[in-house]
Amino acid sequence: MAPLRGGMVKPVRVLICGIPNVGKSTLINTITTKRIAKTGDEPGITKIEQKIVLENDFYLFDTPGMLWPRISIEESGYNLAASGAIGRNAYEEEEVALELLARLRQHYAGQVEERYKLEGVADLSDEALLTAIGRKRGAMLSGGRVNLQKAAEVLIYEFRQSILGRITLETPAEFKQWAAAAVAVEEKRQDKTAKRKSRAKDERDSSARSED
Ligand SMILES: Nc1nc2c(ncn2[C@@H]2O[C@H](COP(=O)(O)OP(=O)(O)O)[C@@H](O)[C@H]2O)c(=O)[nH]1
Ligand SMILES: [Mg+2]
Repeated sequence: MAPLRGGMVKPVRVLICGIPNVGKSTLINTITTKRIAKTGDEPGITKIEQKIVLENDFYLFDTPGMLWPRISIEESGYNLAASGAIGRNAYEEEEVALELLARLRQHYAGQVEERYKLEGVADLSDEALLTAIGRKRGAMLSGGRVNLQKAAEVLIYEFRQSILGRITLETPAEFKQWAAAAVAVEEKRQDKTAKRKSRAKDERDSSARSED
């Protein structure tokens, strides 16, 4: 794949990159058959770029995962959080769990019913369903209220561990729809910013003229 590379002067340098927590470091450990790269079930385990020497003239670089600077597709944001690509301090578990349930109710009602011994899942609201899961799992607060934070953590954990079974969060067709909607929103935002900037410029120009 790199015919012009090789030898000490022009070593092959391979960069493993991708979003956080998808198995980059694990892939490197598999290739090298040694546990060189630190891995873990959490984004942000690889903190700095790490150089792994496969041969004298062949280097692998493990990198910390990267995400887009702005996640403009709301659904993608929730899916990335649910699947563990976003650090736990950057989202609310309860909010992510409710979005996840909205999806599960629609497409995987049977799996949710089986796991949590519930019925009629498709007809419940997301909040009612999270509450029901919390109650089933004994996530209770004093006074008989359900600890929704705990229920959300249980749901997200079991989803990530495949305890709920195999689940697809988005199809290419859905993504296309979401992306189109997000582009429309983004265009509106940029249009607004441009208008604001041009208004501000007009005001500056006119105040400059009146000072003359
Ligand atoms: N099920 C499954 N889990 C994997 C696979 N590769 C990695 N993992 C797990 O996913 C988590 C993240 O892996 P890691 O290599 O640290 O991801 P990185 O952040 O992309 O470097 C770890 O808990 C791994 O054990 C895979 O092929 N299948
Ligand atoms: Mg890593």
